[in-house]
Amino acid sequence: MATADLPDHENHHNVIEIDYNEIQQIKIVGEGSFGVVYKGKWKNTFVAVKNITREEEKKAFLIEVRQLSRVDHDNIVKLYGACTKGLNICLVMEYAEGGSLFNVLHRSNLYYTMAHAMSWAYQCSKGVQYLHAMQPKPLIHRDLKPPNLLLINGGINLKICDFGTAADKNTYMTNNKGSAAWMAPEVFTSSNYTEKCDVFSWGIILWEVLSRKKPFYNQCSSAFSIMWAVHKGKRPPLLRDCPPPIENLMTSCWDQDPRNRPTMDEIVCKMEIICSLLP
Ligand code: ACK
Repeated sequence: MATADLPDHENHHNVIEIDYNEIQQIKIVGEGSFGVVYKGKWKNTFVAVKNITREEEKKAFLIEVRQLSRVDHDNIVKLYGACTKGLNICLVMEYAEGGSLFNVLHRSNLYYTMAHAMSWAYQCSKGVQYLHAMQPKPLIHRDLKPPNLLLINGGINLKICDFGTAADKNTYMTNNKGSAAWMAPEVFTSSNYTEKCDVFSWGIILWEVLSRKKPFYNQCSSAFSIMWAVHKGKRPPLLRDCPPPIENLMTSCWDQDPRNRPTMDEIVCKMEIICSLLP
């Protein structure tokens, strides 16, 4: 099978070139950090197709193809291939029929238990643990948030998507990658942040799945005011009836100083203990 036409220095891991004409378009499902995502069918399999709509989006597209081609984990969306040679530039990935966790949390009345919420947070931590353990350098996602967490198997399994802003550690870190409500303070104030920015975002996600509230919603009127408040130390309110081990883990992830936040390995370990004790 042909490989995709991507810059050599990008070190892609043989991304399969897909013929755009072989994809049957079914419906548009939404917009990602770049491009339009639609549901399609390719070789008798449902796929999600992310099309770039403007030339300026090509850089994020190449980053996403490069990063997704390097990863292989149950909690990360799978890349099937890409269309890079024709007029339609797109990446083709597995289709997650459950849509995003954001929709389940905030746009549906679906009932779920604390065990479900903890399982989503746990699966997210497993995916990020894998990214942070990548060699030769950790891969930092930089935009972890419920709209980028997809659900499959009736909402049971979770997969991280949207790698358009992911970066290897120690590449020059551009400020302001990510989305304000989940963004660690050092991301908008410095250029040498580490994988601990994903730990911060994960702590906010844990709060969000347990509270079913949008972080900083109704408290800050703009992305800038959220960043300012977080920079000044503001965090989402503590939850009533939250078991202390969960609260401690959550607040440690929010520490202003990234060095005081746990590593993803420590989070996975603590989540396994906490989840084993849940009713
Ligand atoms: O919440 P959603 O329905 O799930 O809307 C967003 C939108 O596209 C922008 O990200 C959906 N989406 C993204 N990737 C996939 C995928 N692989 N499978 C199914 N839906 C996807 C996401």
